[in-house]
Amino acid sequence: MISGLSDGLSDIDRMLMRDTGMNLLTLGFRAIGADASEVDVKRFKAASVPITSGLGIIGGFSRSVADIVRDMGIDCFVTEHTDVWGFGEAIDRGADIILMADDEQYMAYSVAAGRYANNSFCTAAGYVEALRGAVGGLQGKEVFVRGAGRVGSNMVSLLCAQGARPIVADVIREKAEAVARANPGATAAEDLEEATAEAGLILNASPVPIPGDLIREGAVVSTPGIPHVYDEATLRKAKFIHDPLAIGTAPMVAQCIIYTMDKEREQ
Ligand code: 2YJ
Repeated sequence: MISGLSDGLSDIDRMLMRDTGMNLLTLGFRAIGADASEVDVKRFKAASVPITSGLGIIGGFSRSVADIVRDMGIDCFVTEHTDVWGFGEAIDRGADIILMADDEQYMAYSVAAGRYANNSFCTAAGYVEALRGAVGGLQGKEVFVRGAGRVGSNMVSLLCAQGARPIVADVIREKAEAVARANPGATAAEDLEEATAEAGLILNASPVPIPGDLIREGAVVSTPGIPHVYDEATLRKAKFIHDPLAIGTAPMVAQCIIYTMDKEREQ
């Protein structure tokens, strides 16, 4: 799934411009509440480190990450070494930002700031921003969040902060209720399928595609995660915003740049 990404990356900006009105760089910064036009991204250098632990290397993952960072106009190399040695190599070769993922965590580390951006929050932020761009603002709008895990709960908080009205549902109903309680302005749906079928704006934070017959005609679905294969009829019914890696990665890079610049201002 990831390995084909390197070849078609220039398509990401085209897809995002068409669906959200923003390119990847703009989206990444807006997702974290910053403005890319005020930042000289070209002075930063990034490294992508292959990590062998757990299930091991995913063919093309670290290369695709580097391609995404380059698509944002930032120099990025893949380290020759993996793991701890690769991290050291990234620092030795002057990387300001180091990206790496094992099976549980995908992070971007700001060397100067000693802080990292994590993929769960940034995926939530990227897809909320993509949806905002697609529909011209979220204030006062009802948005259905399907899934109340790490990404879904962050989406709900971000939506509340923007004045949207999130409705959250999860196969484990208590999880959705806990997220709604923690975020004033959010509500938990009574029924996962009913709420899906009624929704006009959907953020799918669950690890599975939404069954096509549940999606309403004209819905906008912003959907991270595993590649979501929808049939032709479903694709005709709704507008989908999805890519396997870039929308979640761009805000991580943007966040690290902001961390680095904050640190520079302190000094
Ligand atoms: O370096 C490699 O090739 C691999 N170690 C990459 C592993 C990529 N990891 C994932 O895709 C995890 N599911 C990341 C979890 C992120 C949580 N938002």
